[in-house]
Amino acid sequence: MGSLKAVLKHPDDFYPLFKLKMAAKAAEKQIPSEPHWGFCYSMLHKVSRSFALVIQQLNPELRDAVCIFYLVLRALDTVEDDTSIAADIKVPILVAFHQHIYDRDWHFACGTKEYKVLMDQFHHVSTAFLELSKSYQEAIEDITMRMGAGMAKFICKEVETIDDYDEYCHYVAGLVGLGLSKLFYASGTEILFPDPLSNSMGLFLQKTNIIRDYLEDINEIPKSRMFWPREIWSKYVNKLEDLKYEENSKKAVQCLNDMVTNALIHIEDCLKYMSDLRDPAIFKFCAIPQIMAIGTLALCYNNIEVFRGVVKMRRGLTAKVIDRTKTMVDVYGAFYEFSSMLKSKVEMHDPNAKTTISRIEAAQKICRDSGTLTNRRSYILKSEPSYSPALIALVFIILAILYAYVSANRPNKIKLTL
Ligand code: D61
Ligand code: MG
Repeated sequence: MGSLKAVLKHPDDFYPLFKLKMAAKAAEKQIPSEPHWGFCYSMLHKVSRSFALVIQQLNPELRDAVCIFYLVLRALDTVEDDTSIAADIKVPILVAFHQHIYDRDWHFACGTKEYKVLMDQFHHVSTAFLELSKSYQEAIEDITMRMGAGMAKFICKEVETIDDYDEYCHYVAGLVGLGLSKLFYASGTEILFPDPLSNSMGLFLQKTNIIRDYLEDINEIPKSRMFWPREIWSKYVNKLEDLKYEENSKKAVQCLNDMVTNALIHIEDCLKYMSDLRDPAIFKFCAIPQIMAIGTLALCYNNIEVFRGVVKMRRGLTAKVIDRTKTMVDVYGAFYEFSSMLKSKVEMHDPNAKTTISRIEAAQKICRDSGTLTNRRSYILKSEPSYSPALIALVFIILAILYAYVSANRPNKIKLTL
């Protein structure tokens, strides 16, 4: 239930956390009985905490396609991310991966923990994939081929320019956006979104991850993972890993703020994409990760802790975002609020302050012009305590148990006074 301390500090996290717990429990009960689909859905919950629940609430036909799409690309990414595999072994597998998904006997041992289980029992994913309708299979194979080829290109190529950075993020996340738009269209519920908008949905999420995971990636064993473009970090330090050293903290934070400012470029496209979605389940599936991303960017901006450990939104806040995101009103409200939080952290002596402010104001103007900004419940500000009766009851139960425990252990003279 998230650390008890966090809940006591943010009591209105309790109910959303409780609901999230119940939803996760319910999802576990819905695991299909057929062995291959059972494997796929239980693996989905193990390898992706953030996407599993939002995928689970999609309508069944699309849910199966998105689940397999996720597991196929996660397996491909497990090969890419395993820095212990030599390039001459890795590249051919990445390039041919789109053919392997049709071959139930193919498998390649790599990765760790649950990722290794996914690789060792990949035949379950192939079996389920082959049960999907042709239009879904074609979309998944096409994206897997293009992502594998893109990942292979960057195995031996460094991310030097900002164009390289956008190109790499296109291959590993923009293409996921393009693929999802194809699956939404194939399911007959959405129009076919223009590629640039679908691409931005992926770039905003991937760039947020690359910024947040700087330390984890640079400390990767046996070889560092480096995705921050030289064109940006070379303005602040001589080597990317120098950002993590205490003596460079001022330059490191300026470089971090530059990276966050670059990610803000994609907000306009993402708001446009989400505002054109029609299906409520697909909307939640697309909107929740986007709100998590702007919240994470606001948390990371001007925050030296990014170079000390992984900065993450607290589970209570995540639970609130999942619980409250239903319509575009919630998206405009959340983007306005988290970008205001980011704006309040901008110091005018920061080299990119002007650009940061102008990009935030552009995003806030879109939210304001939607005419939907009302004094909705805030994610950050202490809103009027909406203590649900359940919460009050629970607090009473805890107090009663405490009291009973204390009175039980007090030497019997007290008993008399009661
Ligand atoms: C709407 C809704 C969800 C969207 C979207 C639009 C557009 C793009 C994405 C989701 C993808 C966002 C990726 C952000 C997280 N980054 C990663 O997972 C990196 O791996 C990228 C390559 C594999 C992509 C796997 C994936 C992820 C989310 C999906 C999906 C497939 C299929 C359907 C729905 C969501 C990152 O991996 C981190 C890790 O290994 O845990 C990396 O290696 O860089
Ligand atoms: Mg990867």
